[in-house]
Amino acid sequence: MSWSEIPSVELYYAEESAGCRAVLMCIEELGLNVELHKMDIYQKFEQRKPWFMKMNPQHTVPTINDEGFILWESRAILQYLVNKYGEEKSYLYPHDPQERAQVDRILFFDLGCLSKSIVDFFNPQVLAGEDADERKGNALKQALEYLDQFLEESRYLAGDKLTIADLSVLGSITHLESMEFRIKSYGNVYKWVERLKLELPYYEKCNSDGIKKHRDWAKNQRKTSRTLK
Ligand SMILES: N[C@@H](CCC(=O)N[C@@H](CS)C(=O)NCC(=O)O)C(=O)O
Repeated sequence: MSWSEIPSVELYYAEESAGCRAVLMCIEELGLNVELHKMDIYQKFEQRKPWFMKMNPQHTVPTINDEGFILWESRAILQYLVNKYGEEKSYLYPHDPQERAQVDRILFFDLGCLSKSIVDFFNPQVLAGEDADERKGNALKQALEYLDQFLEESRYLAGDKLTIADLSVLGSITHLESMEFRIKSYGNVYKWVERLKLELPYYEKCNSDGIKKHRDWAKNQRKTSRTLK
């Protein structure tokens, strides 16, 4: 079956969301035919509308609808898309149990450690106008140090080929970029990011606008939260 014959997957997304950008990169990597539904999650709160909540009661993006099969959680979506549509690009989520386990390890590290530490550090500042919390800042730095160590040994996060682990973590790193958090002192991470920016022909298309929009939103939100305090 050629891609054009494959019924299109629907993706509900917001450019501002790091997880959505990881899914967008995966879609590009797979060359998948996708019907995009851009959501306004910050002003119109479209994710809270009954039609969306009926589909995803957790009201989060990214969410996909693959002919009635609804799925959310960006990393689960990455796994699903490659499992279902990535036959020719199975290196993205390898079949070999040990290789796949290494990809899963990084995805869980991203969910439970890296992206969590980013959200824990920045959200109180952006949403509630709080001062930066040193302990949370240290947790983020620790996560980046781990990431730096992982990249000591291999070209990509789970070996010598690009996998969905790279796309997921790259998404999280773009969140840092939108918060103007510098990563240059994490040399391996910095080099890996700069290399991926050049290697992935869809990097700009999937990330640039979203990073800028998130940066502008966060700046504005910070100001508002500080004023309201
Ligand atoms: N772990 C989830 C996080 C999803 C998430 O929290 N998405 C945010 C945008 S970054 C969202 O949809 N927020 C709207 C809301 O919770 O109402 C994933 O990776 O998909």
